[in-house]
Amino acid sequence: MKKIDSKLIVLLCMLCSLFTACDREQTQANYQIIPLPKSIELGDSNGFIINKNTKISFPEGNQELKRVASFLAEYISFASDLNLLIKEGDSGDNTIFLKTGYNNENKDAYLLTVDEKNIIIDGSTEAGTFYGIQTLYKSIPVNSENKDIFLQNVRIEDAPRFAYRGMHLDVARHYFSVDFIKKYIDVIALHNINKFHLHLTDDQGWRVEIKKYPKLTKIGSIRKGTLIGHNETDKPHRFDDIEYGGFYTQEQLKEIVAYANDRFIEIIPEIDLPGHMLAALAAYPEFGCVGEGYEVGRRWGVYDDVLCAGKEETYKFVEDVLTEIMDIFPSKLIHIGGDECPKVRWEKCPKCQTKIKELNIKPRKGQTAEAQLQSQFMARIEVFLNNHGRNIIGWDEILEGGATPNVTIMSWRGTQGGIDAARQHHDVIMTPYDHLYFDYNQGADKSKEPLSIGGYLPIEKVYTFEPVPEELTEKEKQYIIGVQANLWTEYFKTEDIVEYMLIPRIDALAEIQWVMPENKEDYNSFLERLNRMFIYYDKAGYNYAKHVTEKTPEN
Ligand code: TNX
Repeated sequence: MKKIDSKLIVLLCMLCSLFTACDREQTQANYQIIPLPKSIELGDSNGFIINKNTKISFPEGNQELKRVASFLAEYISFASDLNLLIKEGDSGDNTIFLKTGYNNENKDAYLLTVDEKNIIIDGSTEAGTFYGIQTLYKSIPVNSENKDIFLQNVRIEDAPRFAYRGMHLDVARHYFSVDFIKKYIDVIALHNINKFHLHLTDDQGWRVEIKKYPKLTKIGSIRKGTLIGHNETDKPHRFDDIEYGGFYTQEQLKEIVAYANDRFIEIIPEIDLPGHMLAALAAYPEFGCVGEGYEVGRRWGVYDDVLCAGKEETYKFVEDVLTEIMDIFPSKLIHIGGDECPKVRWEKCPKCQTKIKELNIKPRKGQTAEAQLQSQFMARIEVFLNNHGRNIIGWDEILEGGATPNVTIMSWRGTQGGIDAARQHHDVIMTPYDHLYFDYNQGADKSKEPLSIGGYLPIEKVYTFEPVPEELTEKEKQYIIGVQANLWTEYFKTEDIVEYMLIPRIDALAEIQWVMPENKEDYNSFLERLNRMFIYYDKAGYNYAKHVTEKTPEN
């Protein structure tokens, strides 16, 4: 009896190990992902199995695709227990091939084909291949531990709708760590976003080291306290009196630029001027009209104190700052703000008034002399940047005093600024507050949301936004080059809350940036795909607003 028992056990063990060695359980890939690819043609029911012997291959000498291959391997090991080998050059069957031979004029396009022998991800450039691997890994169920992965034969052709797919973060009102910025970049990369707009300076804090002006960070990065509760103009402000500060060294910012670049993301830095400059004035009062009495802002909202447009020293200061900014950030586009710049100081400042005379500026219909002075200010900075091979972006206010032809306009006060700008043949990035301001609440029940600026922007409203206005002609529509959502952080003290405000609205953003209108699905189909992203977010440990898709009476 004993003998039989042990024989039986040995036999069972052999069977067991045989079973696990060649016939592991399988999960099945699902190509219905976010953002939805342009065309998904399923083949017959056969397919490719990713198992422990599958390799990832990149073309000889292509370091960028080598990196992309490592991202793919990293993801597969995050989703499963498979650690795939990366090989340079051809490596036969059972391989995921990364290539850049796809003939498509869109530089972000790719073709992904799956058959029994191989998976081929062929980009029109390395960026295209990168978006192809994103599609592959979002198709793989994230909970694939101890399983092989079956991918049905398919041909996926894909390319994005917009060349500029942006996400913004305000690191001025609150400071966030370098590690968090990298995490934020990971999330935006996952959504095929390729521009990261970093709002580096504002009234309440200057967060970028400028070597020529050390007081910008020594003094300008620190405020003596922060407003408690909401910014209400009719009630006295209360402050917490806790010193608040933080800034990034140039080395840290270069590290962030490289991290983003590895993920095919370009950082667009913003130095907001001539308004929103109180922190700089606290450090260097000589660049303001009054010249003294400035303090880094403790409350939110708009301040009357702005850079003095009458002093030559101010222009020199701005140019010096931008020279260092250009050294850190290689992007062609530099954002120089231009929003919310009150003119009360300029109206009374003898130097600004002299400048207006010198420039022979006369008030004209709908444009005060001071509004035109701001245009001249911006135009002068633009010439400086153009001479260094860069172009500028400005908020839509800069159209008011007349904007120079090469300026890209960010339309935030609704879409009208963007419409006007497109009609004047400016490139436009649509970022209207009512559809794309992620500092607004996601759920209708305020008591369940973190303290925010207010407003209500449910994910469905983001999803239904159409960035190209109907009233434009076909030619004018071409000027809408991109879409971006903005995350202002007046009310968000912690990284956790920022993450929560970002996810999952970023999924709806990715759809409107990437998917052609003719391929856009209804909201419920989007929600089905979103539910699969939630599984990813859970595994990655992100703090996100899951309840926004629940069908409760309040939303
Ligand atoms: C407007 S958008 C601003 C920001 C605020 C934001 C709050 C823009 C150009 N200016 O300074 O943080 O509203 O939603």
